[in-house]
Amino acid sequence: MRFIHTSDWHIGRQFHNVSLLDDQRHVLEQIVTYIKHESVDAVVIAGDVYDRSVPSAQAVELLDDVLNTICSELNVPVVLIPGNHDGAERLRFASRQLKQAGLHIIGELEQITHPVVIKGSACEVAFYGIPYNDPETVRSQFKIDIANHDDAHRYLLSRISEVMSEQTVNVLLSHCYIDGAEASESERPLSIGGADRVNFEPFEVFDYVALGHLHSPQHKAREHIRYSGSILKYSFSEQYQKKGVTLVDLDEKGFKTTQFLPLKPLREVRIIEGELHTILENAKSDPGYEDYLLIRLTDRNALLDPMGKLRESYPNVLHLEKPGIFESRAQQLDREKLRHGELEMFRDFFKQAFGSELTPEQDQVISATITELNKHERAAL
Ligand SMILES: [Mn+2]
Repeated sequence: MRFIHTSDWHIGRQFHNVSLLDDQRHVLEQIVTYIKHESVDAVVIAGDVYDRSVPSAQAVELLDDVLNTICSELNVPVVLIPGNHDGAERLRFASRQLKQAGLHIIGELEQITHPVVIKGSACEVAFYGIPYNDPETVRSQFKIDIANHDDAHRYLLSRISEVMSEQTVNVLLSHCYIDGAEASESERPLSIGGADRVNFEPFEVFDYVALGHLHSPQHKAREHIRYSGSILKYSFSEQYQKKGVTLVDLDEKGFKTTQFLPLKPLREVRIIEGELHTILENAKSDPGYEDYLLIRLTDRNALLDPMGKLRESYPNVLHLEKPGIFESRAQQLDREKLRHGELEMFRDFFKQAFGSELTPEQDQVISATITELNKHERAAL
């Protein structure tokens, strides 16, 4: 049995108010290519398929296209669970009918004890899925006394173990935060104050655990308890992460290997740090000029419309930080220094606006004007 484990597609997500639909379509097409070339028996998606519980029409259309290609054109079954971003009630629409077409949406907690059984080349595998849930839902639905996500998870796993056969190969899909795993900035906390963590030990009985929620690909404690990570970088904190999907091989004895299949984004997510003129100079030979950028300017003097200038070379600058200017401002707190600062700032402004220094005459005029203005200001106090 060979399958692709992926999660956290977040279809419809915006990044600093820019729609990522084209970027998402671009990497989802690569997943389809992997499914073809690696001859996989199934695809599992461990939650956060959409970014919102009520996704946009365009987001629904994209998911519809991708699932149709995988299930109908390639004839590969898909097993998916909702994550904390998905609205389970909407995502599971028509799920009972869709089973016939090879699309298995495990969207209700009652379904946790009804695995999707898929026959692969080497063996048959039972895929169990736990749709994302919060402790309150589990408490009221099963009339049990539990305090947190770990309790809820242990309880649901105990229900699964009642029906699970150790004679078959078993895979679990879950959307949760394993204690000690590495988080990124683009995940929405499941609950405040660390009560969202679950322990990995109850997972050990499965032959493979396909996890979603954390956006960095990683395994936790055991090689077969794994997060595939998101398909794209959804925050600047992820600039050095490698995004992709996980190719999993199992045989009749259980876990064999995993392989990381990288996804190449349409535009990279990068942080560039430096002085404005250097950044603009380097931009001329930068092949990634369409990347999504956070630019951190280290200039210590005032700058005229740096965003406008940067966007001429880098159209997708999404955020600008000027730590250098804040530092130099902080050093000029006293009033006299601030006055001196005004002249300096004007000189910088002039140089950037006209491309040359003030002439001595102009410098004198502006300096006199600032002195005059300050005098009036003092008189007004
Ligand atoms: Mn997510």
